[in-house]
Amino acid sequence: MDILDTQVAIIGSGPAGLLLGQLLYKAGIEHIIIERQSAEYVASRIRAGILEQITVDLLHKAGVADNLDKYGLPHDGVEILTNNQRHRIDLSQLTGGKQVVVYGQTEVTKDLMEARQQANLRSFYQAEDVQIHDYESSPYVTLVQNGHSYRINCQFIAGCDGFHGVCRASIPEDKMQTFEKVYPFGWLGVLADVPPVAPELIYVQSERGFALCSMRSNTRSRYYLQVPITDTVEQWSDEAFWEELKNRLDDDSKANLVTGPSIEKSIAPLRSFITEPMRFGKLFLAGDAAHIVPPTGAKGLNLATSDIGFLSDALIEYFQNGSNEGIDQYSARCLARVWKAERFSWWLTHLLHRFDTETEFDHRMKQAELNYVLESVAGQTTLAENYVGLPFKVDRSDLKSHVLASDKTESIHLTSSS
Ligand code: FAS
Ligand code: PHB
Repeated sequence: MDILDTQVAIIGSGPAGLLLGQLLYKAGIEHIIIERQSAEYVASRIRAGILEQITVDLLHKAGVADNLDKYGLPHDGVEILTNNQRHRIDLSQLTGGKQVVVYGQTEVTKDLMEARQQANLRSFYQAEDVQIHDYESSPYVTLVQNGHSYRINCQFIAGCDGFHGVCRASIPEDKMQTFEKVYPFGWLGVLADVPPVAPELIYVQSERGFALCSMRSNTRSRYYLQVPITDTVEQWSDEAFWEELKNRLDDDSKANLVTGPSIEKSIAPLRSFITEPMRFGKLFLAGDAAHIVPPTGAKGLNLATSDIGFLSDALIEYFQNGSNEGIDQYSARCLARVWKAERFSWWLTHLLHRFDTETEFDHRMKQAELNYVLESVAGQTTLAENYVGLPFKVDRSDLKSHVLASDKTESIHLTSSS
């Protein structure tokens, strides 16, 4: 067994792990990334497409924003289609000039991997039997790569290994509290090299179910359809997909839709999931390892990056100034933002999707709520300020609700004057 030493062991080479690695590298903090898939597999995953300003800022801070600046599409607005009418939400006008940027998570991942390779930083890809040990005291990670065993001694472990990772699974259930809601449908997504149907995203609420018209560039589009969770990709030919999408669009969009062969087709399940706390001694959970949101609000990737904003600040403060303040506050700071994004994603999913279990009264209530939101400046503003992303640093009064009793390192007693 080879024994290595580092300051931070990062489990997972998705956007959370890669971004943390890049920010630690820029601060001169030694770290190693351990990833169970191949680099090619990680770089090929098709996922999110919308970046909040916080994510754009962090990618600039990490020094990996050249392609983002060149190819990212800033968007000032988003449309909601209901009752065959399209309603534009002027995001910038309603939020004092804020925007979102259309830039695929696949590209973010590739930009981070390219920077990591150029800096010649240590990563273990195709790592097998990854295990974390003694994360309350003297943490270390063991793994096998190409039949060879390794032990990595470290001062902290960052669990950036996603929903199905090993880090959260290694924590005794009585040490954490989880909250979950599983939705009775999935999103059938198609990526195609066809021009987008409209210049901005269109979120569709139709009697036949939800649809989303998104994009990756002016020549590559991303579309989604709400489908029963029992559906399989094999059941959906490209022709059937395009036909059903047209059935959910307004006449104008239908006329403008350019169809073509899918270059990627998949069904993603929808769930809301939160783990409390997000820190366990010297182990920190970040991104999908700690929480999942339905993609309706375009929050998954952006929550992962904001966790990494808090975590990288905390670790840099610890190693450079010897302060524990950031690592002690990490969980409460993340959760204050996570819960608000979970609520928005749940609310927008509830509002725009058809639930088989809803009564006609429920359906009319949802329609009335959506009509109110679309006809009211206050309603549109609440949608816009959540969609562009809530402030990164929360006011301490927001932390009151997260007094955690899980263990002494986590219990935060905030005075009323805070
Ligand atoms: P990730 O899951 O991206 O990365 C975790 C990494 O850890 C993976 O590379 C995995 O291989 C690795 N890993 C797992 N177990 C390990 C182990 N034992 N040892 C070592 N490594 C291990 N979000 C949006 O905002 N919009 C969307 O449209 C959207 N679509 C999505 C579609 C799908 C199918 C999925 C699964 C998610 C989608 N998301 C979307 C959410 C997604 O973008 C996540 O929020 C984002 O990938 C979170 O990044 P990470 O936290 O880095 O986790
Ligand atoms: C995407 O382009 O993949 C996307 C955009 C907005 C969402 C979800 C996914 O809310």
